[in-house]
Amino acid sequence: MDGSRRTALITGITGQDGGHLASLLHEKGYRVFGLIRGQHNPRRDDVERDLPFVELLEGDVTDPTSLVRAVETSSPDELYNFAAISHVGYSFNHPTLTMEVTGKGVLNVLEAVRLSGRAERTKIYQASTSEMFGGMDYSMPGSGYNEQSQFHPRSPYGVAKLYGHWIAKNYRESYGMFVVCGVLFNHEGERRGTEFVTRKITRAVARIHLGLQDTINLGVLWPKRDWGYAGDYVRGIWMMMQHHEPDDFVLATGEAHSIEDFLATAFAKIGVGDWRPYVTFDPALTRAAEVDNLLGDSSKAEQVLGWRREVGFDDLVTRMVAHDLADQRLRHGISPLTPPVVPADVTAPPVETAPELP
Ligand code: F7E
Repeated sequence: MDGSRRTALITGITGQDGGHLASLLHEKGYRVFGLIRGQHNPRRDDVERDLPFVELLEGDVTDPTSLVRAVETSSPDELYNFAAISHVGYSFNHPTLTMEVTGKGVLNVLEAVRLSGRAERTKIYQASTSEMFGGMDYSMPGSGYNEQSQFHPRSPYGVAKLYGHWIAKNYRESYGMFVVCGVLFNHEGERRGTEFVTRKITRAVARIHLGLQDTINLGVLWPKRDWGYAGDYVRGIWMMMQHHEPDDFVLATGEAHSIEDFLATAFAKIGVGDWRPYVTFDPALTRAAEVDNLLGDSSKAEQVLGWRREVGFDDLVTRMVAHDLADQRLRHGISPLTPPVVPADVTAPPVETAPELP
């Protein structure tokens, strides 16, 4: 093996960011290890299929011994801590577990590196989040939240992440460890889980278009989010880790859109102007406390790191809808030449004149 080849360990390898980052690091020539939880993890097959170059190590951020073992086995130059219970709604129903994984798990990762004697050799990335700001209108600066803004988390998830953020900074200050905190606003894409609102919508839009479902159940539609593309953000994460000193950086697009905007944009991609007939309200999908408005200001990352996001809101929605259309067609054996079901008045090319599929 090339002695100069860098090694990375990613916790949360089965998630959206773990997948994007593993691919990026592999392209850059890293040896990539991924921490995977539990016996017979059903997502192991997905990782082995989609990221065959990743060397999987069994472990859990709630199990310090497994972390020490993973760090000692992989001897990482860079450790990216993405492991978390990341669904805000779920965290209201499972607050204790959320604190154990999303909060205390960060401490376990930091300690594993320190106790393995790698405090000076392993750089650590902690996945902090815009949910720490809480989106209370009175507290959001006009240009959006930045690294100086006050925190006011509104969910067990946000509170647990804030603990993780501060313990990470504490290890940076106390032990001089290279610990970076990336405060990332919502980032979406083709690999996003279908439990998050953007992917839930784009998947439903594709399925409605193809006649596989009639409507989509959603919670409240007014909240605004600063939605960017996960691929852009993972590139920013890597840039933070290459900076000469560890610091905190916000990554955001500087544009906020409501869920209604997202619906309108996604339905427009299949030629539907009025999305309302396709959306039903489900009170079970509302949260005990809502984050109304999140807008981020990533000027620091742009100036200090030279980071720029490349994918804008409309492109993001286009990518996600196109991906879900192709994915649903493949899963259900629907030819791209089959006329869509919704909107009913779309004139599709006559199937008999179209070329045969291979
Ligand atoms: O909700 C509303 C919901 O779950 C967005 C995570 O990655 O980003 C994410 O957290 C909004 C909320 O993302 C449904 O009430 C309506 O206002 O897609 P979400 P999130 O809560 O913003 C941050 C930065 C993270 O760090 C998190 O880990 O959409 N909403 N109806 C719905 N949300 C969901 N999930 N499902 C619905 O049916």
